[in-house]
Amino acid sequence: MLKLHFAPNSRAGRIVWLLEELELPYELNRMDFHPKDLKSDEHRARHPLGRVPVLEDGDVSLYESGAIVEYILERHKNGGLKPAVDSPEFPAYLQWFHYCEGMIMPPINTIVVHTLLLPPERRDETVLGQAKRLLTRGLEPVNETLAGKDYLIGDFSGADIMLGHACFMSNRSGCVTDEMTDLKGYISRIEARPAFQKAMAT
Ligand SMILES: N[C@@H](CCC(=O)N[C@@H](CS)C(=O)NCC(=O)O)C(=O)O
Repeated sequence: MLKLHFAPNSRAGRIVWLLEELELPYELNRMDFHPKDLKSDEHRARHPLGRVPVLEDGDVSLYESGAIVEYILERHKNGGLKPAVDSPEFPAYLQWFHYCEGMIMPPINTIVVHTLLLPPERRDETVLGQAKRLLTRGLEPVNETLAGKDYLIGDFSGADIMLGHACFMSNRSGCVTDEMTDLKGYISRIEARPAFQKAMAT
């Protein structure tokens, strides 16, 4: 049975969302998003940096959310929620899948650090402002690609699990502008999916 090491309000929600979309059985180790759990010796043995998500599958132990999504889609879903390698959608699938951790999550990380994680006296408004502007700029191509489409490559896919979740987080930090109407609609469609709702309530 797949075992997911999880903490709420984190990227680990992506993996719960995927498992729920695929209706795969799994066991959940729900930790607090707090150093007492994440930096414990027990969890550092699973992830050297003490982060989530971590997936265990028999002898396999894997961290890095994108790798976990790919692993589940390949080993447990025979390529489901993923276009065929020779399909016209495949290049865009790869691009948007990786745009998540490559372009959108770095400024989100900075925003989280300078609004939540650092003590107030160490938070820097200049750094925060730069990260918010960078995030909004990074979302503009996502808004553009969504014109006339329900999901990033048309049909719902693993790219939405990754980048859709990051767009939801971006919206919560106020970086999706009112002009980004296609992106706003996309986030609403994601929020309406029962598997996403279940993941966010986990
Ligand atoms: N690129 C990694 C990032 C993992 C990561 O930074 N996870 C965050 C939660 S969103 C975490 O565990 N942070 C706890 C900490 O840094 O102490 C992934 O996608 O899995």
